Amino acid sequence: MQIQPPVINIFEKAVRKAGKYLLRDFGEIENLQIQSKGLGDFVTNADLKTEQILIDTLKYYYPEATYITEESGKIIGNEEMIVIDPIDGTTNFIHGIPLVGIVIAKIINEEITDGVIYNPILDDFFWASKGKGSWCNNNRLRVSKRQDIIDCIIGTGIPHMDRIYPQYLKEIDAITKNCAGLRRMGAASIDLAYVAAGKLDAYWERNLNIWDVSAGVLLVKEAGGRVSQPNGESWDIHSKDILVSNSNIHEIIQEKLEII
Ligand code: 2AM
Ligand code: CA
Repeated sequence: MQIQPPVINIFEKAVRKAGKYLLRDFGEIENLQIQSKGLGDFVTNADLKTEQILIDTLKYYYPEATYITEESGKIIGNEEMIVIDPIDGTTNFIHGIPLVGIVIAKIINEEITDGVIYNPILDDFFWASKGKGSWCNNNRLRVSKRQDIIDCIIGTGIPHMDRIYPQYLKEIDAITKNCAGLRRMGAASIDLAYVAAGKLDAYWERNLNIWDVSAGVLLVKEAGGRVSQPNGESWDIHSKDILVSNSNIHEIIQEKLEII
């Protein structure tokens, strides 16, 4: 078993603390849904409260860092950047679907060096550190070995409301008729963690933010997978669109997305 680096121990402490609150709130959702009132405010509060717990815990260890968070925006500090998503998969959370992630990642000089994704509902703790591999609950993660896209399950994010883009149905058409099935998890962090774990063979989505994908990108890389933009260009922390895979099927998916 790999010894967890100190930074991962700190991130773990933060996400497990925040996860306790989130788990309790998840149990409340069902009651609130029955009453069908105040759910929006309740979830906004859950988001803010979770983020505050994360920031308070992390600031004790990294008082000078720059923080980039989904809810509070940017807190300017030094060149060490900590990216936080308090609840990735908010819509799942509201609907009582247990696919959510609390995400923290550390970025130095535009490079993601460490990251964690914690699903408090399923008690799955994922972490990765540069050069130290990807892990979930003390098990080393490896991407899948599948070579033929016909055998592959591929994750995606279906755009909705203001995120619709015109070619999406064509993308779905090009991929779905050539693979074993598509999945839409509703949480980018979980999609990426599942590619790292070899459950999904690939995943693409557009219009994401760095806090959705930060830790997951490192998980995929450290598990032996490949990360790029859907058109094959290299992915960096400013990219909005992403394609990850077990690396064996990367080009074929890229080609299918590109012909559109
Ligand atoms: P969230 O749950 O933290 O909002 C699902 O397709 C992924 O997209 C999730 O990781 C989700 O993160 C993110 N997402 C949902 N709505 C979004 C929006 N309007 N703009 C950008 N990302 C969004
Ligand atoms: Ca998110």
